[in-house]
Formats: sequence, structure tokens, C-alpha cells
Amino acid sequence: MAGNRLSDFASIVEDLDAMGRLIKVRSEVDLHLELAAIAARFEGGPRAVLFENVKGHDAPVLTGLYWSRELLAELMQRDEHTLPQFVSGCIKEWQSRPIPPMMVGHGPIYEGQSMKVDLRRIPAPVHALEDGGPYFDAGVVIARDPETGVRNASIQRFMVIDKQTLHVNIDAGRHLELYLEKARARGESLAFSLNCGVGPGLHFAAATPAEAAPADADERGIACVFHEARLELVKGKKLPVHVVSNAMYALECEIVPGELGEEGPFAEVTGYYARRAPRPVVHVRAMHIRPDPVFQTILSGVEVWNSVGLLGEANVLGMLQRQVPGVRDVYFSHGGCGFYHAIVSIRQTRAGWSKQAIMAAFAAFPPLKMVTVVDDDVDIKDAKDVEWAMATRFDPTHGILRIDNVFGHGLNPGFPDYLGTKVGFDACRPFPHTPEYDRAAYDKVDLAGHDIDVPEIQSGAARTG
Ligand SMILES: Cc1cc2nc3c(=O)[nH]c(=O)nc-3n(C[C@H](O)[C@H](O)[C@H](O)COP(=O)(O)O)c2cc1C
Ligand SMILES: [Mn+2]
Repeated sequence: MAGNRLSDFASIVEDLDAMGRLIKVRSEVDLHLELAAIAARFEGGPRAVLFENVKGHDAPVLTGLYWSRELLAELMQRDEHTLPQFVSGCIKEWQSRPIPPMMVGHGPIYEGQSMKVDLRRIPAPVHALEDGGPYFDAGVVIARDPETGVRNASIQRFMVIDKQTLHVNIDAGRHLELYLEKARARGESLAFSLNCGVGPGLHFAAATPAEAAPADADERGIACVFHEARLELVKGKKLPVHVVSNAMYALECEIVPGELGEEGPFAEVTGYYARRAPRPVVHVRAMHIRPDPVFQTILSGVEVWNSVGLLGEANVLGMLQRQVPGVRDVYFSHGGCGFYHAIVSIRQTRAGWSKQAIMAAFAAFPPLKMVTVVDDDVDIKDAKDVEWAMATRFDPTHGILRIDNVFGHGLNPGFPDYLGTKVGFDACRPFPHTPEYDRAAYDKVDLAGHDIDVPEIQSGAARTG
């Protein structure tokens, strides 16, 4: 199998284990609510969780691959703080030198037994209390533009309805929505593959926003940069689709435009439930399972912040550094659901560039609702420091940029029907800089050169002793 470890989910699970970054749940766990409830207790920690004994199934289930940047950075052999720069560099490399994926004759996905489609044989869990059913929420969709033939990779959530049917949520503006619209206009159905249990390279390619990977480019090539090798695909057995040759599970699917069924509710990345509504029906025409599979599920919280959010952050950083002089860094804060609030660090050399940064950030990533720009002496990862800039440097009379009735992310309750108000806060010092905004500082000192006695605090010692 070509490529580094990022190209294969099985290798990643092995690596997590070898690194001591895999919590193993050995006791039997129910897919209905129990698995996700246990996973949620470890959410955001530096280890993923493998459920080895899933009730009614032989295959284990993995969650948490994306919920820690510390873990991701170690898998990618990078420093945690330079992860957005690394990801941004991979996207830039693909933009300047796109590498196509490669069709191969055979792959591990076809080494399992052939079987009739029965989605109940796949261990998809029901996550949250009000969720409408079991979900595939970590699979990569590979579809083909019915007009141009360009292939697209994306991640969508699919609710399991019965043995052969799923209902899918496609947000407004997604390339899959565009393809479906084109298929409808041509009177055709839309075929695609759903690939579950793929390596992080392809996951990140699929999560790359449309602003970085437009509809006329084959964004699967981004995976090739992460893998340092071409992505390998095999032809579908039933439908004219491309299947990821080393996926753990692959479904050959078809949507007949206009066919709708109820999907949701689903506990989403926002901390709210996505509402139940009629959404496209997906017919599963073939099902393939690799030998010794591991099913992947994603808890819709930090895992999405570190995929959609990390890719969005990387693109905003890349675009801003090209377009706005002085931009040093960008952070999509976790309090902002991982991709609704961007905090930008800038070293201004000209008045007005902080506001320019606000406009460029909104253009580089439309789901953003808020952008806060601060000077580069503020730690953008420290909410307290950002608040300090807001409380002392932000000027409410001139520092607010408000945009009404603009397209945003439909999952944000402030954007019903994808329409709402966005706001930018310019929390930078006035330019040119004046001394009253200079930050006070102490001299640097090395404590190792001093004899200092720091006593342990004995709680209640005064009273008892
Ligand atoms: C775990 C996860 C779940 C996601 N679920 C959905 C979803 O249900 N519907 C959707 O439209 N986008 C979803 N996304 C976001 C898209 O996959 C992402 O924005 C992608 O870049 C869209 O690809 P496109 O630009 O080719 O349309 C999800 C992303 C992740 C990482
Ligand atoms: Mn795309």
C-alpha cells in the first residue's frame, strides 16, 4: 500500500496503540447511547477511545481520532502549534502543483467476503439522547460532477433508516448539493461512494473548505500531499463510483433527486440538536467490508473543530497572510464552536489593515460569524488576553464592522435558513501607536539562580494545629 501512515486507518489505530494514546474499553458496550456517553467522558483528552466489545458486533469502534491537537500533531510528527501552518502549506502545495489520485485494480476493501447490503451489520452508534437514529458521521463521500466529471470529497452525516437506506444532511453551498442539482437538471440519479475508516490525509482533504478547493479542482489530490503518495482508488462493483482502496467500510450509493425522507435530530458541533427535516434519501446498492475492520464514529464537538475548524483556520491563515500585510496568526476559538469565531493577530504598519483582515477572513471562510483582530502582543489562544484587548483597546464607536443579511452556517441558530448578521471587532491599538497602549512588563529573570522557599499550603492547619 503506497503512502505514509496517514493514508491508512488501520496503521493509525496501530500507531495510537503503540504511542499509549488508545484507551481500550474492554467491557461490553451498547451502541444505543452507552458508547457515545462513555466516549464523551474522554472527549478532548490526549487519547482516542477504542470500544473492543460492541454488543451484537464483532468489529470494534474507534472515536476521538480528531479531538486533540496534541494527539494529531504527534501522528503527523509536527509541533502542535504549527499544525495550522503545516496544513495550510499542504493546501498551498496542492494548489500550485495538483497531484491526481490513482486507480488501482485491487485493494483491501475487496478482500473481505462479498455480502448483501445490510447496514445493520455495521456498528453505527446512536449518540445523544434525542438523536433520531444511528449515524455514519465520519465517512468520506466521493462523488462525480455530472457535467464536468470532476470528483469531490466531503463529509456528510447519514442517518441509518433500514437495511439499505440512509438519509443524508447536505448543507447549503456544499459541492454535493451542486452535483445533486446538476443531476436533477439532467434527469439523472447521483451515484457516490461513502468510505468509512479512512486515514487522516483523506479526511482533511474532504474537510478542506470550498474557498480553498473550488468545484473545478479534484480536492482528493490534497490527500496525496498529506500521504506523500498518490491516493489509491478502485472502481465500484455496482455503480460508476470510485471507492477508497483501503477504507474499512465502503458503500456504493445513489440519490434519486427529489426523493426526501425525515433526517435528524442529531447532536451537532454547535452544542444544539440539528432539527429533523425532510432530506435526500440514499439507496445503498453495494456494501464492502475490509477484513478486520474498525468502525469510526465522531462525536460532533472538538473532533469537528479539529477537522472543519482546523482546515478553515489553515485557509484563513493562508489567505490573510497573502492579502493583508502584518497578519501573524489565526485561531478559531473553541468557545466559538471551533469555526464561528476567528481571532486574528496582526502587527499593523498602516491604519485600517485590521478592518481589512476582518473582511478577508469572512471571505476566506463563510461559516464565520465573528472575527476579532488583536495586536501581536496578545495571546490569541488565551481568552483572558483577548478579553483584555477588548476591554482596553477596542473602540465601540469605530471598531465594529457589522454585515446584515449575509450567508452563514445553517447549524448556527443565529442563521436560520443560512441568513444572519456577522460582526467584526477591531480590538487593535489605534494606529499610529501611542505610548498609552504600550503593555507594562517586568524584567526577565531566571528563578534557578535564586534560593526561594515555597511552602505547601496546609489547608485548615491553623484551625487544627
Ligand atoms: C465530522 C464531520 C461531519 C460533517 N457533517 C456534515 C454534514 O452533515 N453536512 C454537510 O454538508 N457538511 C458536513 N461537514 C462539513 C463538510 O464536510 C466540509 O465543509 C467540506 O469541506 C465540504 O466539502 P465541499 O466543499 O466539497 O462541499 C462535516 C464535516 C466533518 C468533519
Ligand atoms: Mn469540494
